Formats: sequence, structure tokens, C-alpha cells
Amino acid sequence: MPFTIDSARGIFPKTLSADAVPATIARFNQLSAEDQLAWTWFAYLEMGKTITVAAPGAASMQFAEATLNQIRQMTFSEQTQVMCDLANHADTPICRTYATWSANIKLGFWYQLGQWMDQGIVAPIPAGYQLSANASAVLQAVRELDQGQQITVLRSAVVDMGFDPSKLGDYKRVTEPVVAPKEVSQRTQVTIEGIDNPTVLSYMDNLNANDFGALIDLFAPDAALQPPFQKPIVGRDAILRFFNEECQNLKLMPERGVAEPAEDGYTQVKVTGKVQTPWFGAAVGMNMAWRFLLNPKGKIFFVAIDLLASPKELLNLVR
Ligand code: 45D
Repeated sequence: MPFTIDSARGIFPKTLSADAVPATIARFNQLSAEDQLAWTWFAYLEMGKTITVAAPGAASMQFAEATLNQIRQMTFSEQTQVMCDLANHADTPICRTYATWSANIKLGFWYQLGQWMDQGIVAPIPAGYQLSANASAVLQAVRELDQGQQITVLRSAVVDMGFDPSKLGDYKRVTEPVVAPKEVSQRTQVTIEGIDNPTVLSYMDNLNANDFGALIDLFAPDAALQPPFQKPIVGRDAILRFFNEECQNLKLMPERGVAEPAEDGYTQVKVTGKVQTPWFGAAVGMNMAWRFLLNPKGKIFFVAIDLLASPKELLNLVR
């Protein structure tokens, strides 16, 4: 039977992903809006003790500027209301605007609000705010995660806020401009112990170079890419859009892998290693796996990217 996207998702089934991340996010989503905001504030403060967010590029802020300035002019109680509305997915103009933003713009927006809360320009979390027992338990749960998992929980808290984009109807997505691919002289080449497959090596090198044109050429027309804890993104157009919107300036540092023939002339490849996001740079190396299924022509039919349960998983290449 030929592979389908659904069956491809099951390659290398022994890969242990960080289930604690969706579990923590589900618990976070059960909290009240006030608790969610306070929780995020405390989690962010705690993280700041060990890792700092790199100031985002000017670009991501510029697109949120009008909304940020609008909030800056408000009274403290209006500001608190806006933040609660965002956590409540309310139907307000600001929540609708928020829903049109790419993940990076949402992160840049909250990064700025966080700075302003710190400086007293935006309503802070009230001194002495008591988290509910549930929220404290969720905070304890996030403390027990590794840093790569912590920043993933925080990112998802931010990305899921605002009005539900699927209820917006037709709208224009607001995203950062696409950066130019790196000059050939600036590019680096990965080496992966156990892997000489040219498609897999080019995938890593083109993503590191922000060369999404060359990258998408490695994919079959009916391909799918499955980001951590998400459903597969299907088709080259949708994958290319995802690369342009969410994958700029990532640093992939694959370490080792295994390649072997699969049914019908396909090849399955698992690679493990680290990934850095521009938000935290070298301060946070996320432990990741890539599970590729290449078609007989050597094009990517499917690739899943998993956040791993523990560093031990970096050595797990069993089928
Ligand atoms: O509510 O091969 C306050 C793919 C309090 C592509 C706040 C990939 C109130 C293919 C603190 C102000 C992309 C899949 C909020 C590879 C409040 C591929 C603010 C993987 C919200 C490898 C909070 C890429 C703030 C990966 C400012 C895995 C929070 C990328 C900021 C992962 C949180 C990137 C930030 C991650 C989180 C980035 C900046 C996990 C950033 C996380």
C-alpha cells in the first residue's frame, strides 16, 4: 500500500516527544483570564532569571505599533481589560487585529507590553496577586520542564490568545517581510553523523540560510510538514507560506541520524539535534527530531519535527 500522510506520521514510532508540553498547555487553558495573565507574568519572570528574550527585530514590533500606542494611551483599568479580553478570546477590535498577526508579531507585541508593565507604563500584575491553587500547580509543572519545553509553553500561550482567526472570515494576514536568503559566502553546511542523504542535508542548509525558494523545491507537490504538537501542513503553497511567516532565522544544529529503505522505494530518515530560535539565540537549544519520508525521486513527501521528551532522546534512533 502506498504511503499516505496519515501513515507517514507513524514512521519511527519510538520517538518520544515532550508530552508534558501539551499537557501543561491544556492545564493553562483551564485557568481564568486573570490567572492566565498572572501565570504568564510569573513564568516569564522566572524564566528571565536564567534566560533572557533577545530584543525582537524592529520589524515584528512595527506591525503592532498602532495597537501598542493605543494601549499605551489607555488607563490602567482599560489596559487590564484589553489583556483579559485577549486571554478570553473576546470579540473586540483589538482581539480581531491580534488574530491577523503572525506568531512573531504576537510575541513582539507581548514582549513590548511586558517591558511597559515593568516600567509602569502598562498596568502591572497587582503586587501580591495570589495565583489560584490550580495556577500555582501549573506554574510548578512548568518549572519542571527543560528550557526548550518552557519556551514552547510560553509561545503557545501567546499564539493562542485573541479572537479565533478561523472566525474572521476573509482577512489579510499581517506578517514580517521575508528576509533575503543569506549570501552564498555567509552560508554554513551541516554534517550529520550517519547521514549523507543530499535532500536531508540541503533541507538543513537551506533552512539555515533562509533560502525558502530552494527549500521548497526539495518537497513533493503533495508533501506535508508537521511542526511540533501541530497537525500536518499540507501542500507546497501552505508549507512555503509557513516557512516565510514562521521560520526566519532559525538555527538547525542536527547531530546524528539513520536512513533506511521503506516500502515502495521510499526512504525514511530520522535525525536528532538542537534547534535555536532567534528569540533566545544560543541561550536555549531545543532537543529536536526530524522524521523524513522521501519519495522514490528523493523529494520530501513528509517531515515531522518533534520536540523531544529529554536529552536522552537525542540518542534514540531506533525504528
Ligand atoms: O499574558 O525544521 C507578559 C519548524 C504577561 C520548521 C506576557 C522548526 C502577561 C521546520 C509577561 C507580558 C518551525 C517546525 C503575556 C524546524 C501575558 C523545522 C508576555 C522548528 C503573554 C526545526 C509573554 C522550530 C512573552 C522551533 C513576551 C521548534 C512571552 C521553534 C514570550 C521554536 C515568549 C520556537 C517567547 C519557540 C517564546 C519560540 C518569545 C519555542 C518563544 C518561543
